[in-house]
Amino acid sequence: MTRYLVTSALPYANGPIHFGHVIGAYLPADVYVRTLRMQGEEALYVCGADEHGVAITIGAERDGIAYPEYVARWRTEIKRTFDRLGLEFDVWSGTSISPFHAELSQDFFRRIDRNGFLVQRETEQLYCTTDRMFLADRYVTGTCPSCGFESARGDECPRCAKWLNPLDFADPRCKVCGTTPERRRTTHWYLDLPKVRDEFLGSWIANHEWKPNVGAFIANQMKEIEPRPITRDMSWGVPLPADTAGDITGKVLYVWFDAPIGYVSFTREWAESKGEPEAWKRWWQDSQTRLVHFIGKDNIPFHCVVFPAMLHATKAGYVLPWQVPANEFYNLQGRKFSTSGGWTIPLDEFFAKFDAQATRFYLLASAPETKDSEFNWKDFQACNNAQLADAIGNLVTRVLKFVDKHYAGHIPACAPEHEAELDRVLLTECGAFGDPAESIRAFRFRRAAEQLIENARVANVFVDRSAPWSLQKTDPARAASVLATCAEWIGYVARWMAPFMPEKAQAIWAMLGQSGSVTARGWPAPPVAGQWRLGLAGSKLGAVAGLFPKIDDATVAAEIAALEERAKQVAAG
Ligand code: B3M
Ligand code: ZN
Repeated sequence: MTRYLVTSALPYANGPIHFGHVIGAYLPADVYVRTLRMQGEEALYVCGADEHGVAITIGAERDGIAYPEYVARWRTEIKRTFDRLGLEFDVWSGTSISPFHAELSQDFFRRIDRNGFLVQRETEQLYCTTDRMFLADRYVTGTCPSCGFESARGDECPRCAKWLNPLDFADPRCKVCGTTPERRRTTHWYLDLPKVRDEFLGSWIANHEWKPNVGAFIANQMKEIEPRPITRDMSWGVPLPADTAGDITGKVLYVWFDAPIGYVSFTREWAESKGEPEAWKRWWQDSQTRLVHFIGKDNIPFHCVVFPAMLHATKAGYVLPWQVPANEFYNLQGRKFSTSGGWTIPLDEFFAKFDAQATRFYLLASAPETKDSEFNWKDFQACNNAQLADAIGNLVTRVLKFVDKHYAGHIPACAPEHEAELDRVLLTECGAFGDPAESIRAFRFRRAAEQLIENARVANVFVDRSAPWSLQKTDPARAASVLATCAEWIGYVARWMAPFMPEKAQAIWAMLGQSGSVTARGWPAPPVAGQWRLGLAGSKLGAVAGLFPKIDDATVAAEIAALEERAKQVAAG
């Protein structure tokens, strides 16, 4: 049977996570996995921190902390944010602590070397005479030769996402001391991407079905592909295998070589923890696996070109990505999220005031799926108030409070003589409803969020049309049937909601008097007249409480003002 191996980009352990990261690579993956599982699919969700490379060493040096301590701190901090948002990984680890990671990365290197896909080259590299070191990647900054962005990094441009060679910068500077570096000779190992392209990658990429924004990007990249250096002159990272031919002193594997291997090493760690050390092979070396990488668009080249090339070049039977649902960028209130520039939302404060589950929903509803989008405070408020509080929260509380009061806290039964007619009204006359899972499986999370609300609105229309409150006085038997029907529909809403807002869905399930977990009940088949009811009649309701407190205008205005103030203060130094 097909199984789904789902990964989210390994966040660098060098700073806090913001909502742009969350909706780019993590939350959609969590929702995808939850949905698959409710549909009875086998899925594994793997993540952990990316702990090597220059992004780490520069940060630790700036803070004056040892590298292991620095990454441990951010690994924990990032995980805390994920926990708050209810992201549930099967394994969460880190590339500097995972027990198999160094060994497995070296195994990749050896195999790729043995299979003839590595070349050694002596090259020039920038060297800082003040700091007495070769300047790998982000230790160099300068103007992007491709788009002109002034603070491009040595390895890639954060604006245009082009791969860069710091030797092409007209104005290279050392990131540590700001001086102009000189050129010196050094030896590095290169992944022979043109060779992999000609042997396999070119046709694989051309025949693969990609999201349109992903396909266009990599088709371009294929044309100008060159060998990529996969080693660096630095001390923090995975050392080259000791038996490598050539001088390997002072060199480690490039972080983008070892990081994606983390997906595999963490899966091994997971397998080991389950007491089935070989189980990782079922996930990574079996054609029944569908490998899905959730990433932001800046990670496309590495996940669609380099990592597949590495996996192929090992000739060890690894599966290749099946889908790479890469997202575009997510901004905040019209500008890029910037932790250092103060244009961000401090999450501790945020979660003290706002509901994490409602936030999950809003992020998904505004996800940058096909174009850049943003977190906008007024939209967040509108989404919470009009969609969650009105369409879902109000439906649940008004129906269940009424049931509580008039039926001694028990869900009434639908009389057989009313069932066919009420089903017809609900399922055909109260508006369109759809299956959010279909959209989720197509990686259309915005559409899935809309469908959830549309589905809840069907019940609101039904309640308004059948007016059980007044019916209660004139035709109590029919009123009971209407309320029974509403309660059944709310049971569906709870299940449709579960991947988006698992805690709220569970709360509704408990209000409906159902024991056990709503997710265990499974994903609902599309409701069909005469067959869709779960049989909730007779259940004793749990305590009925409000689900989504409204957010008022003053609160939103204060948040916007605070954001602007924070940015102003940072700018003023
Ligand atoms: N840490 C880049 C990033 O956080 C990188 C992803 C690694 S995935 C193997 O954008
Ligand atoms: Zn320097």
